[in-house]
Formats: sequence, structure tokens, C-alpha cells
Amino acid sequence: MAERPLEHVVELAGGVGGARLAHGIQAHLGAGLTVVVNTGDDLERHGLLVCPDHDTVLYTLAGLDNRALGWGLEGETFANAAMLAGYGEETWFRLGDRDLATHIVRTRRVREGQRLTDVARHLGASLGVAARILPMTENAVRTKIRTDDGWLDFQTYFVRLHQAPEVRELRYDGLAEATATPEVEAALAAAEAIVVAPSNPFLSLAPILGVAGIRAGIDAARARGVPVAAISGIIGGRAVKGPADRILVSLGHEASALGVARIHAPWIDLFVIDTVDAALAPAIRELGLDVLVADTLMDTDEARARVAGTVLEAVTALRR
Ligand code: FO1
Repeated sequence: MAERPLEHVVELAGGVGGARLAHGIQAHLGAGLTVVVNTGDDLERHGLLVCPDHDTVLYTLAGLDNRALGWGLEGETFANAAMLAGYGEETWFRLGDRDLATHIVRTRRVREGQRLTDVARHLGASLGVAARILPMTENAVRTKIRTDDGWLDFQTYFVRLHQAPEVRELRYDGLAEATATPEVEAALAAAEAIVVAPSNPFLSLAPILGVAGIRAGIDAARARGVPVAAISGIIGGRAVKGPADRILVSLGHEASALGVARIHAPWIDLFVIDTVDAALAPAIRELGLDVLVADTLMDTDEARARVAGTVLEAVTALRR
């Protein structure tokens, strides 16, 4: 039987890894892609609402991402941050001059009563983004990290302390009350495949999966034959970006693609690992998962589109 081409794919995404994969999928599917983004990293800075994972996905899908910095906008300058520092404000979390516009628009609209989801639609449309970016929930969720020095806000751990402290425990303030938006529920209900980015299982994916309605929507999709594929963010025992490898070990897991596969095994069908980890494939299959071995580094536009194409082909073949 000829395989029907995919028209609606939902991706679950954190920051950079999620954004790169989304960019690749968007190259194939355009508006057929819906990206559900983590909002646990969100924060208030200088009175403005900042949504880092959302904005990383937004800027990357718009082709405006700053590849040298790994966050923010290309061609960014920081004159406002220097001025703020002159006023004695804390500037370890820097808002670039161009980036600032995004936070000003978002904050004004949210204060006027608009939903984050509607603001995201406005931002995406304004930057000409084909795919749809959906915050995982409208409720405020804030990831907190316990280190040996006590509980820290996410960005204090991530940016101010450069992810140096050992992570002892995580909590997601507000997550117990958070519910999926109608848009997220509808996207999962219409999904023909669900793709899980190579994002941090604890910092990015756990908050998304903890939102009431999202895991249920994924399970319902699987029950109707929709495949769920996840890509390992650990290659050769090391995180492609960020502290995932160290957090895995700190929290009692193995820092390997197998360690990540064990975490995701209960709710996915296919696990994509890098060719350097091919030897782990049998152990991952023993978890009951299909395994795809491929080059998964997404360091160029071509690589993003190639990885996305490989994953889309694999999930197309798995559809029932
Ligand atoms: N990351 C940094 O390393 N330093 C920064 O000053 C910084 C500012 C910043 C401002 C807006 C934004 O959307 C993201 C920003 N990031 C910065 C990146 C970001 O906070 C993290 O990479 C993610 O939260 C982790 O996914």
C-alpha cells in the first residue's frame, strides 16, 4: 500500500535542539508542523515576560537565530543592557536590543489580557513563520532546581551559574494546576505523528509531559495508531548541548542514549540514536522500542532538513 504523506506533525520541544529539529521539519512540512514548547524556563526580567524556549524556536523558524551565541537574534547588540548596568540593574541575563522588542510586545499584550497562545501566533505571523508554535499551557509553570546551596530559579542555575552546580532535585512550580490549551489538545488530536526533540528530558520534556491533557493526548494518539518518535540528545555519552548528561547521572540515570530511551520508553514507539551509538540499538530494542540509527547532529541547515526527513520517513512507515 502506498504510504500517505504526513500533513500534521506535532513536535514537543525545549530550546536549541527543539528549534533545530523544528527548522528541519518545517523545511518539509511548512504549516503542517505544530511545535509545543516548554514554558518552564520563562521568567520576568526588568518587568517583562521572557519565554526563552518559545523565542529560540520562533527565531530559528524565522531564520533569525544567532548561531554564534546559541540563543537570541542574529546581528544582536546589547546597548540597552549596558545602560541598565549603568543604572545598577542586574544584567547577567541579557536582553538584546532587538530581542527586547519581542518581550515588550508580549508583555503588553499579556497585560491587556491576551493569551500567551494568541501572542505566540502574532509573533510567528509577524516574522513569517510557517509552522505554528504553541506554548504548552497558559498557566505559569516555573522550573526550580535544588543544588547543594538550595533551590534556584531556572535561569539562575542555567545562565548565571553556567549549569555548574550539581542538580539534586527538580520541581515545576504551577505544573500541578497547568492544563493543556484547546490548541494543544486539538493539535494532538489531529496529529499523524508526534516527534520528540532531542531536548533535555528533565528541564524541557518533563514539564511539557506534566501538563494535564498532554500525556493523555499522546496516549490517545498512540491508541489510534499515531507513532511517537524521540531523538536522543545524548550522543556518545555526552549532551549535544547543555547539562543533560550530568543531570542524568546526578538523578540516578545512565548518561547515554540508552539512559534516555529508558526514560521515554513507556510513551514512545521509535527512538532515534546517532550512528556513534549504534552498539546500543539491541539494548534499546529490548525496551520494546523500534530503533533508527542515523546521523543526528543538526549543525547546518542541510543537516537539520536531513535529520528531519529521516525521522519523518521512519514515522510515516510506522503509521497504522
Ligand atoms: N543565555 C545565556 O547564556 N545568557 C544570556 O544572557 C541569555 C539571555 C537570554 C535572553 C532571552 C532569551 O530568550 C534567552 C536568553 N538566553 C541566555 C538563553 C536561554 O535562557 C537558555 O539557553 C534557555 O533557557 C535554555 O533552554
